[in-house]
Amino acid sequence: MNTTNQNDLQPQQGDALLIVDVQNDFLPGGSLAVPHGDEVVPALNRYLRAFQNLPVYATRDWHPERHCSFKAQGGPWPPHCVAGTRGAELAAALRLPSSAVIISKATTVDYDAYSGFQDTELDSLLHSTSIRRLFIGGLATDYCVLNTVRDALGLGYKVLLLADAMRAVDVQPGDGQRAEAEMLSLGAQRITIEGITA
Ligand code: VGL
Ligand code: ZN
Repeated sequence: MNTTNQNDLQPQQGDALLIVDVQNDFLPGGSLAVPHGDEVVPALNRYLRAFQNLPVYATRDWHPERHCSFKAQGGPWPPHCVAGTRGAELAAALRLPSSAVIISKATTVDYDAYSGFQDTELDSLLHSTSIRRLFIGGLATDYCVLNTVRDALGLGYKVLLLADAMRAVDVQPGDGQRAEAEMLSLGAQRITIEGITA
């Protein structure tokens, strides 16, 4: 007998939706565009509908100018998500509720942070509201989603990975696939929207 039924996947009390870095600079036309990154927006809007009366968190990469991750400073990336710029804004088409909690990360010059839990209030906010399960999607699968999911699992959250609402940078072909395989091997469960609306 199958011990998981569809009901377990229905968003419920104790769940939160965690949307990772859906910012203009990671969308087509942005300074660090993730291929097909814009496709996560309508997909996440479907999950947002399923979370209408449940908590929603959105992380954002929020770098100072001359951040250490930028090429001119010796880092791997073009300048992106500089705090206060249009490129750092969350995608306007994402239908976030006004109650959504925005978590800024990687906000200091000398440190980078791919995980939404790194040097933020995220864990304490989730803990203080008795959230135990996270539905996680966004950008990019092989960087900030991967590191956020690793930390979430390490902190003891159950993680449902929104396979239809994330996209990879794929600096090396297959990076996104490998990241997904790692997240599943660490204990995340892969779902798509059909799993919760069927
Ligand atoms: C990210 C590269 C650099 C991400 C952030 O959000 O995945 N990737 N900074
Ligand atoms: Zn960054």
